[in-house]
Amino acid sequence: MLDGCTPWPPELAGKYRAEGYWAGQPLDVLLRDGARNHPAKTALVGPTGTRWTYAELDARADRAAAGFLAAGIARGDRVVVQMPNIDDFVVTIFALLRVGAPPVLALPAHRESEIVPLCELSEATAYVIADSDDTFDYRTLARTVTKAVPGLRHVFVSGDPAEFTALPDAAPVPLDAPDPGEVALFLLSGGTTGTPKLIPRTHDDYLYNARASAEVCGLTAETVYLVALPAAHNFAFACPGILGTFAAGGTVVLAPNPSPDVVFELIETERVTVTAVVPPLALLWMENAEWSDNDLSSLELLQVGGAKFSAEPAGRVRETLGCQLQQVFGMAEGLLNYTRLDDPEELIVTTQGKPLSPADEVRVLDADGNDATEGELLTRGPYTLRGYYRADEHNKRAFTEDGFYRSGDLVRVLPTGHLVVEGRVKDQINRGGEKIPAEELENHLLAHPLVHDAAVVGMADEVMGERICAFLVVKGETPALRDVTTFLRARGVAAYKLPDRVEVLEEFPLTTVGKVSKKALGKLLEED
Ligand code: J2J
Repeated sequence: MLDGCTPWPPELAGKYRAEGYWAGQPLDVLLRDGARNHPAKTALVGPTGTRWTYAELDARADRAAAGFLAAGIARGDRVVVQMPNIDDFVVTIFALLRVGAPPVLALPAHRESEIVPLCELSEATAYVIADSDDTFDYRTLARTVTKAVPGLRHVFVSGDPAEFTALPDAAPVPLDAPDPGEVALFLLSGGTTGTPKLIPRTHDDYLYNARASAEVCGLTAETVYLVALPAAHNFAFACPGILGTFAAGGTVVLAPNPSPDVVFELIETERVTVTAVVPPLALLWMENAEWSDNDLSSLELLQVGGAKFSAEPAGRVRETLGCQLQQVFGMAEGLLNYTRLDDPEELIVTTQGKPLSPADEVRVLDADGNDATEGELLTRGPYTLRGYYRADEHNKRAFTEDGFYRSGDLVRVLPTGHLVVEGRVKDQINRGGEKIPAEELENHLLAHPLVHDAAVVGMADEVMGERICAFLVVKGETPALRDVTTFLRARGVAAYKLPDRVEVLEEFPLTTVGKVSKKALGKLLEED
């Protein structure tokens, strides 16, 4: 594996191969096979009405791959990709897979404070963007990023490139197949620390992730999957998402944004059968479905995950949207838990599913480190990372000696093997499925001239699950919430990480070992 990655130990790798979890194929076979087996089938419907067959998409990916090679992108190079839900995103990813230059999947909401460290950590040689979306011109961001990261040699742009380079397109050239054990792409971790963490996913592991997910979710050639979440998110990309739909020979429809009017229209016109959302979106769709004139009857399955979906709304999905619910408790690090389509309704409504694979090993440890039915979830398996990229020190804490990943999630295991997420021990806020590493946000807050000390905690919220409260110890004057958010935006912090509330304290409550007690801070919010 690429230098800086932690491979699976040979005995486990051998087992995963021997038992067929790892197929020994490059990830792009999903598209190659589709183009060979059903070339005329629609693979991708873009947000501007483009409709590409498997053969067309395959040919476009080949041309873009040849173009990237001609532009000097080589096997092993890392390429940060930040694109909204557009057809060129899919072309770009498959092109880079074919070149063997792992894409690093950034989210459209990311800004300078996320993209610069990502480019640095991955030592990216290129950055691929779209010119703009409804709200933002990514070329302005590219200008800042290229100034800050001298190693970045290329910026490729879908749409109007301005002073940068248009997405490449060249006559196809023969390409060497990548090693299936090699890194195919990098996903971003939700994170808990001050610096971003990259998750290497290999061809073998991610191909299994997509195929097994497609199977467990019952996808077929009749499936029409709507990408409502950002396409670059693991959930929408491969669980089963875009890749799983290709594995089944179905059709992927890209929604430019997840608002009910846009999405409901697409469900009706494209006869969408499956889609995936985070809980706040599920709530919004359920509320709006009542008033909608659109015909949503094609929808068979709504996947909900990314944050806990409470049993009460979960129990109303069928009556409001007329489809089955599937709860998904997943992580970009690997392990995916799905409620099964034939599970009793009670389990679908009240649990977050059970592990996807028979080869997923799950341990639950109590606070003393003993095996228990309730406690922290640890896991290893054929599609769960063994180490973050170039993060030796952090890896010592995040993994056990025998390679189990410490998820930081608190779960309860039922006798059926289903998991109920009960909370977490990691220092992260989950704002409606979007993850905010506490330390990262605190570091940004500490840079404010009026802030002496900062601690961020999640505050319970009916719609979002949690929102962000920033506790501050100030130097003299108290900054207003507006001042704080304006300051953070000016630093290039993604909008979803902005505090929803600021509270000033004289000093922070401490734990017995002298650390800031987030528990005590949380209690202050509850008493409010
Ligand atoms: C509670 N917490 C959950 C759930 C994730 C599918 C679905 C989600 C993600 C994802 C994903 C949860 N209930 N149902 O990658 O493929 C929290 C946990 C977990 C963290 C992972 C997928 N589903 N979570 O959310 O990498 O804390 O992946 O460890 O963004 O989200 O976040 P992320």
